[in-house]
Amino acid sequence: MIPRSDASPPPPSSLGDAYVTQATSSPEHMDAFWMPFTANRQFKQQPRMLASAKGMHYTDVAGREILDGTAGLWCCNAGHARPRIIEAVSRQIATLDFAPTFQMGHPLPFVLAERLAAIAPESLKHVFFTNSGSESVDTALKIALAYQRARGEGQRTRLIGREKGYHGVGFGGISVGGMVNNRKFFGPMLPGVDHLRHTLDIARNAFTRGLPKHGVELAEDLERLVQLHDASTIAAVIVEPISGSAGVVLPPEGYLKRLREICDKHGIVLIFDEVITGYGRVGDAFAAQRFDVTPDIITTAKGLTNGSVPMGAVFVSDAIHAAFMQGPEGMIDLFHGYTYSGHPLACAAALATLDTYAEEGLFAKAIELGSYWEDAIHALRELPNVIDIRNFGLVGAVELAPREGKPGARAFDVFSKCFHDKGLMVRTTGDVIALSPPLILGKEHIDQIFGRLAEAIRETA
Ligand code: PXG
Repeated sequence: MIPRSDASPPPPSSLGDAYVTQATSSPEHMDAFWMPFTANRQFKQQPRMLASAKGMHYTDVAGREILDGTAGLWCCNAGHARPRIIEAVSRQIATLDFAPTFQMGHPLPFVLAERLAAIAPESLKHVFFTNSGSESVDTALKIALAYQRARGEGQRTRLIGREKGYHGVGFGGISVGGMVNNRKFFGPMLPGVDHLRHTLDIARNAFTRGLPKHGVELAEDLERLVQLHDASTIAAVIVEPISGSAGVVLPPEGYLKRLREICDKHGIVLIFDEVITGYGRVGDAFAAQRFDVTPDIITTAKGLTNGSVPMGAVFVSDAIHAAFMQGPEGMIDLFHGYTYSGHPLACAAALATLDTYAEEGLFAKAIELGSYWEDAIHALRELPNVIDIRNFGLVGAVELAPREGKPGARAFDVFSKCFHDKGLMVRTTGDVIALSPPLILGKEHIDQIFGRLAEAIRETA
């Protein structure tokens, strides 16, 4: 603990303050924090520590500027330290710090839900609030199951995910998810789950600009699962329109439309997990709109508050919502919710975020800059060890050949070199380098991102 008198205000958490000194003075001060999804011992030997952020940049604890190539973790779509958000959250905490939303209310989530409904696809006008992407996913799966029961199809209990899918870390999310390390340590998970095949096909689609041309037929895998299990047992299918965590896997042209048709034919709820694609990442508010395919439920988080306060939102179709509004008016219609669903600070942050997105036209940025981004990333094609490049909207991935017997090591070295030597933050998963910059970037930032990344790839054996 830092000694300070109760009477004095807490120290500001800014560069050079006492917290920075304490956390970085010696490795034992780093022992207590068990970091998420991190090689803790490796990290603590050579930390990558961020101290502040503004616009397109982080500043690390040594005072070095780091260009943010990943919008934090796909969340700070409007860049960092946005004045409207700072002001709204500061004002809100002084006005109403917390209010329950179970059989009670406060104005902000009503206003926010209406604002969100206005940017959502036409039939998805009801919003359930959560605190994260993982909670949004579990909420969506539960709503789908309860919906099937409410309409007299309670035998539909099976959930279908997809190989390489990432749907957060709740038991629902890892059950429908398809990344092996997120599953194999945690036992049998939910029963009655099956998976579609993934759509990554480097042999046929390597270096495609935009959506892959080959693979629409992979949607027919859902028909195979219907043949195997019978439609009458299947409640819902969940997919990411573009999967991020598995290394940016894009939907082949026509694939999502075909999934929609098969779900309609068989009475299956279609859920799009838009935790990374939501709020402008691909050139529209949601990927559903960019791809012109409307699911029954959309899960979101991250960009909803520009990453500033944890919050998720689940968009539910009018038809599904209506099925829950049939019972006695005095009965709770959905036995589900979180203490912090519709938290005042998160709502204030989200409203200010939506204002910022709208004022600056940020949802259109991925269209305006899309072809410049595409040309810039595909210019890395001839670099050593590059085996595929994928892009859509302001999302990009450079896949490297793995080192013999050491999967992920080459991309990790590039990531580390980018941070320590080049002043660039990228993400890696396996041997894929993923990019998803704040939508406020300009062409000069695109040049810097790919210039620095190219150097790092060239310098990494
Ligand atoms: N669904 C999807 C599609 C996600 O991408 C989650 C759910 C879970 O969200 P929470 O808020 O519970 O973490 C995610 C999270 C990466 C990366 O590097 C991606 C995520 C999280 C951390 C890293 O690709 N996505």
